[in-house]
Amino acid sequence: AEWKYAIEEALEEVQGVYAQKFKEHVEANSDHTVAIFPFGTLGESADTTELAQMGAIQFVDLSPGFTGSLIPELQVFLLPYVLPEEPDILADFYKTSETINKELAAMYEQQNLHLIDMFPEGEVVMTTKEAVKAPADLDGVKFRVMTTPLLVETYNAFGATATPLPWGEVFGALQLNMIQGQENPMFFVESTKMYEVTDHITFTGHNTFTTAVAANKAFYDGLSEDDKAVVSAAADAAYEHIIEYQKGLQDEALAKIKEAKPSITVTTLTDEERAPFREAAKKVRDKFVEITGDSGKKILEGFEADIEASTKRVKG
Ligand code: 6CS
Repeated sequence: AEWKYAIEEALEEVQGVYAQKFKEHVEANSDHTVAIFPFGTLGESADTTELAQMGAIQFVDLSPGFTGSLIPELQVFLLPYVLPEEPDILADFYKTSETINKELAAMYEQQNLHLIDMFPEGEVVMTTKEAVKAPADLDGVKFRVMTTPLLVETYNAFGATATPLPWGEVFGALQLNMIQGQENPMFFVESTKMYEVTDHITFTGHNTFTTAVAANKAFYDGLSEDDKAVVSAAADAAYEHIIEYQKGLQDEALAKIKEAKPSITVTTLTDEERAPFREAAKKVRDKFVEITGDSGKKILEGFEADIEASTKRVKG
């Protein structure tokens, strides 16, 4: 059969590279074919998520920055300064975490989605029209965030005026000065030309972009054991590939940006400069627990314990 798979990005962006590897593996090892629908062909993330929930498509790449509106506990990925920064630890964490692969997976099931993989897409940086060194610099800045409530809390706590928007509206809103900032991993800042409509890049170290791949639950449950094994092996191959693929990607993307726009400023906040953002992050953490209650509190505890276990495993 033909399996339809929608992503939130273009084919040559990180989600697309993962999806292409997945497709290659499925097609080499079964009679199935995979048709990838890049961003823009089937709507925004909320639209493709719905299509996957109702089974109109079989696979979807859906990021917690959007899906957190549907499953509040997923907003744990958006908490500032909770995920580790080291790519090796992240790579281990997403693959081994029981909080992700058992507990959060069960929450996707309740939404008619079967979780296939979660993976990191790189460190998130702020790109803004004015330089950012401190929360005061975000005062009066309408800052675009993905549409989950916790991101609004985060950027308001950081001193900005958080403005949730679907992805398709971001470039135009920056161009028209309706917003003055946004956050995304470097590869995406480069590929989507965010640097054309913002002038300053700031490394705050507050988060890594997380995404997820899921299948329609009824479709997945109805697969033969052989097909389930094909899906699982394809996901393993794609995961390994996407981790390797991203090594050096941030630096390459930044070099391209500097070449395309020599006037761009790039600032890495020092520990001292990060301190007020870390302080604000505490409020966001309290807000997460307030929004998600005991269920979210348990997820957060498990999440942090799994991060610690991955850190020990990788660092020895
Ligand atoms: O900021 C966003 O909305 C988008 N960012 C990335 C890295 N992937 C897809 C998402 O829609």
